Amino acid sequence: MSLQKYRKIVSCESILFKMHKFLLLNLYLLLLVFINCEDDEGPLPPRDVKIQTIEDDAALVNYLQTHFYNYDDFAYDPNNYELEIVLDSITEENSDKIPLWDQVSFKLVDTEDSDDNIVQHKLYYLEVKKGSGASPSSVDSTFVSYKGSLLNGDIFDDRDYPIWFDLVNVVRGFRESLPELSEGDFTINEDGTVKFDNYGKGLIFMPSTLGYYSSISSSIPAYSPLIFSVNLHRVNQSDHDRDGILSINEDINGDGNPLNDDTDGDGLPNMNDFDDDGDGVPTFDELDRNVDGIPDDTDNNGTPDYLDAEIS
Ligand SMILES: [Ca+2]
Ligand SMILES: [Ca+2]
Ligand SMILES: [Ca+2]
Ligand SMILES: [Ca+2]
Repeated sequence: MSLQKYRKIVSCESILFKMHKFLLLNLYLLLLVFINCEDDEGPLPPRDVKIQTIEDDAALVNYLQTHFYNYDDFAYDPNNYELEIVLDSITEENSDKIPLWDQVSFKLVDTEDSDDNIVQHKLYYLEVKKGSGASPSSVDSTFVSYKGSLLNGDIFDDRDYPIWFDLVNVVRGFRESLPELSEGDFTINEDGTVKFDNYGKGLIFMPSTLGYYSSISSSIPAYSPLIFSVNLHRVNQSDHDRDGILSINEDINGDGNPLNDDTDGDGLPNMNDFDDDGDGVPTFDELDRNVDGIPDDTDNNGTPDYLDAEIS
């Protein structure tokens, strides 16, 4: 072997050795960075609900002040229930449009945080068309078609054909705003298809704290305020435990939420408890024994028998 060739091989080997060391070092650094990232950025705890609902409200107010819906179309064609609600931003060209902010109503909804503190949330809604029928309670079943979107306009759910929803099983913002709309009526066509008419149409604008909050789905990022455009076709009053009292009428403390009333403290809210006072006699059997349509109160103490464990 010539000296020149020998030197070439040695220098090649030393380059390879250096590269090897360099790659190892890089791999080591990469691992370190990776491990550090894991340490620093592990799963974050959910944000403070009180702070988040204020942030969401600011985003909602900004949206409502800078957007409008196609109210002109509805005024022009008042009997057209096929007409869809369209939201758009107010720009220089349409600066004469009335912002949603001047049209929406709102209600306050209380929730409890993890420390049992009451947190108040602002839920905005707009009844675009009044339905001809009754309004649901917050725990009734509703037959609705709807479209859900984010404040940036991205649609995450779109249901053209109505579907039954037990309002107990949907996000709180949806549950609390549907009672602000009313159902319509329907006719059955000769071919058996059903035509819905005169139904309520509305918009819901909710903070993430009444929506999906910190949950992440493919189409809804965490902490997203939500917009729903809803058609309320039908309402079905619910008696979840079939004890003869409508679920909404089992809201004993009258705060509008029947899910937080539990007379016998067995963990089942009255609306899901067929023996509300836990005295062994089902509510249905002691509600109205004399069938006069008024709940019985045998000892006249102001507490009806079905809520009075002393009377069985
Ligand atoms: Ca209640
Ligand atoms: Ca109970
Ligand atoms: Ca009950
Ligand atoms: Ca009783």
